[in-house]
Parts: sequence; structure tokens; C-alpha cells
Amino acid sequence: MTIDVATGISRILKQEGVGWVSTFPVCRVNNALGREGVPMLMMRDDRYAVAVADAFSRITAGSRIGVATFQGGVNAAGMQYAYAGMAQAYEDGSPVLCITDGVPAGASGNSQYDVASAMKTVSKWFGYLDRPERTPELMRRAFTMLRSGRPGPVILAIPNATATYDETADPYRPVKGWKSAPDPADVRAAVDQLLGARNPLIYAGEGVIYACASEDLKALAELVNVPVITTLKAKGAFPENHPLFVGVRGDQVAHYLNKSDLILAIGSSLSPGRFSHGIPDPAKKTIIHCNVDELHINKMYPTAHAVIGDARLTLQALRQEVSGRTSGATGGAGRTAGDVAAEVKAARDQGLARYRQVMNSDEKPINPYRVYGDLMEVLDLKNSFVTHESGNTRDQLSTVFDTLIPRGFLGWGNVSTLGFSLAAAIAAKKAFPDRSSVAVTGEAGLGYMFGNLEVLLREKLGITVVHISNGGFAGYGPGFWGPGHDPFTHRVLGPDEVDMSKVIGALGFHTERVNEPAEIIPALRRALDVNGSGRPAYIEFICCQYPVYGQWVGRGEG
Ligand SMILES: Cc1ncc(C[n+]2csc(CCOP(=O)(O)OP(=O)(O)O)c2C)c(N)n1
Ligand SMILES: [Mg+2]
Repeated sequence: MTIDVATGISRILKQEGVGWVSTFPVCRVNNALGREGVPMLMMRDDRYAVAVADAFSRITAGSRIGVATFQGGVNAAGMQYAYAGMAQAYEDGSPVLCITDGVPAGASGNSQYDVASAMKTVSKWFGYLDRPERTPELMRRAFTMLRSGRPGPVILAIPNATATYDETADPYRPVKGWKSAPDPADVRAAVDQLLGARNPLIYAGEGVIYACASEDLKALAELVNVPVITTLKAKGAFPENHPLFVGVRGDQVAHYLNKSDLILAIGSSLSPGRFSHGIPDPAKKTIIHCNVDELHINKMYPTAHAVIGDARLTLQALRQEVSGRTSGATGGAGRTAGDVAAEVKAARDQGLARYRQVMNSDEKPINPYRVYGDLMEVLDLKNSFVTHESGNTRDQLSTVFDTLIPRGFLGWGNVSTLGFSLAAAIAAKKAFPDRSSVAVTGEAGLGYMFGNLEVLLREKLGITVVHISNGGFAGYGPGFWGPGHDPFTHRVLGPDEVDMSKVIGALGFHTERVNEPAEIIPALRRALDVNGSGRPAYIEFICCQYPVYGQWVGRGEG
């Protein structure tokens, strides 16, 4: 049967289990999506269209692929605006599918902006559908890239959505996606080193989440009795109430990174200088780098041993190798046992003491840590979603927020594009409608969100935006003063001058403005309650400008 390309793409997306597509008009496949019954979540700008789909892929660990469409072609206004979203997805390694209009045959070189070369800089793979009958082939290839290997965005440009082809000539079958297991010799070498180390540390990255390997990570850590840190993006890959969990950020994490003689990195790129830890004194440590491909091996630090393969298959192989060598006795399988858990607890207690104190603070304006502590009290941490913004909320929450399930908290941002928290909270609501979904932001993130707040009302997305309202941009560094602070670009209108709860309330959100620490919990409860009936909420907490202590270990500028 003869169909057009846009219809073919819509049907293939349905075959691939895509339940909805986020978009900002116009894109020439959109009407076919509508006709074929694929719901569209219409955002209010192209960057957010990409960001919501990107976040959906992240939150579902790639098990459900987020798809975005936006305008491209000769008039690539949408694509140029979407570029920020794609660049972020590329930098963070998110398997999102972006579909856009391609430059039609005969029009190449017409515009100043060259679509193909721009798209290639922000994608794992860029496909250009130059003949209609290649629709199934390019979609197969796209889903192969999305479901196999190192995750990253795939972009498909459609130059002629109305061109037709015979749907029966090359029938589409969904793509499974494939994994690879590591070389057994590399596994043996890694275990030799691991069991011989005095102070090994597991450094877990987001690859653990994409491989659905949290249970395997826990089992390996317990088997070898080794403490665990996770990256910001992997926050929640390891249960944060586990006795071997050191942290994501904070003095105790720095302490363990410094004292370790061996780092077993799994599912992390080990890229320092952004919002992740570098490895101090790398020449004095043995770095075992387990990764899904070779891109990150020997990057920044010399890798002593690489173990290339899927994180789950790698963790299972490491476990099997360790178990095969020992009687399986607990307490360190081949290593001197020591009281690892007691040491971790002491280091955490010491590192977290100053935060635990302010999490109970009655000071006014409210201490932001008090909001985070109360948020933990109100939420069911096994059935909720929280995310941070760029700014202090990232560094503060990643230090203290206890995450008990994978993606109970979404850490994000190798590049931390302001405003992403709203996209993440929307995607979480779409992925897990029964979970409370909360975005915690400062005023800069809020500024990016404004145009898109209408979407929550239109789509009845019951999420809560928590605003740590402190009237300023902290910049990088300790907070609102000292090195890293930018005094000339700090001040914006604060809570004394603008009542954001009135502004956003006028849109139709449930809003509150909270000055009293004792009112934090009741206000959060009311917000989550109205969310239950599909109404979004915004709570403005009038907060003090409170410092962020400590650093990402070995981070560079920016
Ligand atoms: C798109 C984008 N542009 C610039 C930045 C740099 N940046 C990071 S945080 C920040 C200001 C954050 O201020 P606010 O939201 O008030 O949070 P606070 O510093 O008070 O915690 C800026 C400009 C960024 N992360 N993303
Ligand atoms: Mg602020």
C-alpha cells in the first residue's frame, strides 16, 4: 500500500512503542502524527520540546524513547532554537529522537545556516531521508542507535514528508537493541587489582542506570565490601540509605576520593571539571574504567585497566569472577575486611553534620536546607520524583537529598542548561503519573520556564515547582560572596519587590508564598494534594542567601 513518509514515520513510531511526541510547531510530520492517533504534547518553544523528550528518555533509562519534532529545512527557526536542547542531550548522553524537516533537494546552499553540519555536532547519528522508500531503513537505524551502545541523541531530517512509497515493500519490525559483554581477560585483570587494593572505591555513573544495573551494583559492592560514590547524573543508582553509600557530593566524598588507592569506575565518563568529581592524584591511583565503549578510556586520566561492555553484564562478570575466587565469605572477599560500613557512617556523619543542623533551622528568611529537609519528610521517597536546577539547588540537593530508588531524583547537567528542571518534572509525570513530581529552582531557572507554564495547565500536569526565592544569582563557587561570586551580575528583583506567587497564581496555578519555616510542610502537602487532581502548583519559599560548602573535587572553571 502506498503511503507518504510522514504517515510511515508515524506508524513506525507506534510500532516502536512511542506513546506521544513532544513538539513545537511547525514540523511536516505533525499532521500525520495527528491523523495516525499519536498524541502530541505541544510545548511553547522548541528547546523545551526537545528537553521534555530528552528527560523522558533519561527518566525511563531509555526503555521508553522520548521523541520530539520541530521546524527545520530552509526556514530552520525551530531547529536553531532547539539546538540548545539537542546540545544538552548530546553532552549528557541522552537517547532522544529528534525529527525535523530536512532541506529539500535543490535547496541546499540556499540558507546561511547549514542544517546537516549543525546537526552532526549534537547527535550520535544524523539521518537524512533522501528517498521515501528508505523510511523503514532509516527508522531501523535510528532505533538501533537509540537502543544500543553509548546513549546519545539521534536526529532525522525529512526533506519531503509527502513523498510516497510502498509500505509493504520493506515491512518494519521493531528494533530490539543489543548489548555486549566484556572480555573475560579484562574482567580477571580488574578483579586482580580490586582484590589487592587497600582502599578501593566504586565510582558509579549514569551508565548503571541505563543498563538497569542498580541491583547488580549493590550486589558487587556488598560482595567486595567496597564503598560507593555516584555521579550527579547517577544519583539514585545506589540506594542512599545503604551502609556502603558515601555520597554524591560533600566532604565525605572528597575524603574517600582522596584516600582511595583504586577507583573502580562503572558507567561514568570520568570527565572532571563540570558538575562531577575529578580524581585527585590520579597518577598515584589505579583506575579501572568500565564503560560501554572506548570513547572515555584514557580520557583525562591514564586508565590502568579498561573493561568494555554493558554495565550490567560487566557488573555480573565482575561478581562472578570474585565469587569464583573466594569462598564467597562476606566482609571483603579476598581483601582485608575492615569495618568499612562503620567508617562510611562516621565520614557521612561528620560530612553531613553542618547540613543536618540547618535542615532543622528555624531562621528567617528560611534556610534553603530546611526546605530540602522538609521536602524529604513530605514525599514518599520510594514513589516520587525530584529534580534540581542549575545554580545552588543542584549543589545543595545533591549533597543532602536522600534518593532511595533509581530516578527518584534526576541529577543532570554536564552542561547545566537553566530551565531543564521543568522539562524533567513534566517528563517524570508522563513516565510515572502516580508519582509526585517536584522541580526545585532558583529565579534564573524560573525565568526560563515562564512561557511553558501554560502547558501544565492545558495538559493538566500536576507537578509542583518549588522556588528557592533569594533575589539573586549566586554564580559559581561558595555562594553569594567570595571567590566564584559575580557581584556585577547578581541582583534581580527579589521577593520584596515582586510577588511571583501572584504572577503565577494569575495563570491558574495553585500558589503560595511561604515566610515561616513551620509553614513549609503544610504548604508542600497542600501543593502535592492539588497536584493529585491535575493542577500544577508553585510555592515560593522566601529564603536567605545561603552558601554552598565544598566543591566538586578537582573541578575546573565554569
Ligand atoms: C542556559 C544557561 N545560561 C547560563 C547559565 C549559568 N548559570 C548557572 S546558575 C545561574 C544563576 C542561578 O541563579 P538562581 O536561579 O537564582 O539560583 P541561585 O544562584 O540563587 O541558587 C546562571 C546564570 C546556565 N547554567 N544555563
Ligand atoms: Mg537565586
